[in-house]
Amino acid sequence: MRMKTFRAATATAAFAMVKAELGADAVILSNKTVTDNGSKCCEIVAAVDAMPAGTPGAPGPVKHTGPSRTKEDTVEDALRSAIGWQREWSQIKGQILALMKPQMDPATLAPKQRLAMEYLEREEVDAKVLASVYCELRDDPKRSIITALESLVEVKPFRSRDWPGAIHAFAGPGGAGKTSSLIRLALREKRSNPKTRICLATADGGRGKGRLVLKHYAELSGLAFREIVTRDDFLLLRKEAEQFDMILIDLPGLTGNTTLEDFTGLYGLSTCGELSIHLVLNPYYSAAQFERFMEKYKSEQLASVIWTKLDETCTFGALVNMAFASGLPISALSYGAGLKNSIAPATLDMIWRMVFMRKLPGGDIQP
Ligand SMILES: Nc1nc2c(ncn2[C@@H]2O[C@H](COP(=O)(O)OP(=O)(O)OP(=O)(O)O)[C@@H](O)[C@H]2O)c(=O)[nH]1
Ligand SMILES: [Mg+2]
Repeated sequence: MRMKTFRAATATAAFAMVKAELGADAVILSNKTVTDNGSKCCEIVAAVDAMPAGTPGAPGPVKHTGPSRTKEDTVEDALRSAIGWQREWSQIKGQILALMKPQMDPATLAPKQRLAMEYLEREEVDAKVLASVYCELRDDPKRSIITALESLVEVKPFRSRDWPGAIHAFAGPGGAGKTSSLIRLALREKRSNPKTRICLATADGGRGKGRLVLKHYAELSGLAFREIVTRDDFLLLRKEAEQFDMILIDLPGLTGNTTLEDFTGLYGLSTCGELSIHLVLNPYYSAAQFERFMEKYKSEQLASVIWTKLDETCTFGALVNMAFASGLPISALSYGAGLKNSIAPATLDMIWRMVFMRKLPGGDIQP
């Protein structure tokens, strides 16, 4: 067994070092906050049974490994292991859609239903969702498309009364709008319920800007502020959770292969029953990226999707596609770069107005 100690400013950075040096199979033996040169940092002790594949001198898996391994070998390996599931998935998808297609005859729908289906297609609602909606409409010419969609899309508006659990974390890809949404929702809650005791916390120590912005708004608005550098800090925050009605935690964009579950495990968030994680996304990522995000951010604690940058979006099908694929409710909609009047707790009305009329929650119409 090979054992090594890693130190970094944040647990994520230390974990990245572990993965880079010991590989994905490394076992974390300890994870604690220590003081190095007067500043707090995270110390992880990790171990692996043998040296991981890809590290110099490592034995590695069967073929194309060892020091003579080339970039082409790596690409070939990746393709070889991807082919199985890719083929299987495209076969299944192809079969389902092939079965559906002859039956998806627009002529069988009432004119209003047909028009609404065309709207959905224009908004890039994907074929699986269209097939499901079609099945619901086919048997009832009077059935409205909105009723059919409402069996697929759920909302749970981000307001304290709709979310009794007190601790919320905001996760998502880099630059998606996590910090902005968190601040906007906190300020909104404070405005509508001035007595709400809100704590803003950041686990995004690696990037100075988000942390400082959060601290600034907390000070400006009389909200508590905490920093989570390691799991000990989160433990401390949980201990004082009773002092607050709402704790909002800003998470960093997760780089490389680090998944949300890696992160929540590392910081001790995964064992917190009162935690809801909100996935912050922009509607204009590609379909492949959405699939990847579903993998990277899958978690039992994932509780909603917050859509941001709606004002920079031209088609809104992603909201429906993601609801269909993930089963997660939509909790908030962000539609402007400024802090004021740019986020709203989601309602179904707002979503249908965007999908069918390209009308943003603030009233602007998207071209
Ligand atoms: N137009 C527009 N801009 C937005 C919206 N939400 C956030 N932004 C902008 O997007 C940029 C990134 O927002 P952040 O909140 O810093 O994103 P983040 O996910 O916290 O980013 P990292 O912490 O770096 O991963 C900022 O310039 C925000 O002003 C929105 O709804 N519309
Ligand atoms: Mg941020």
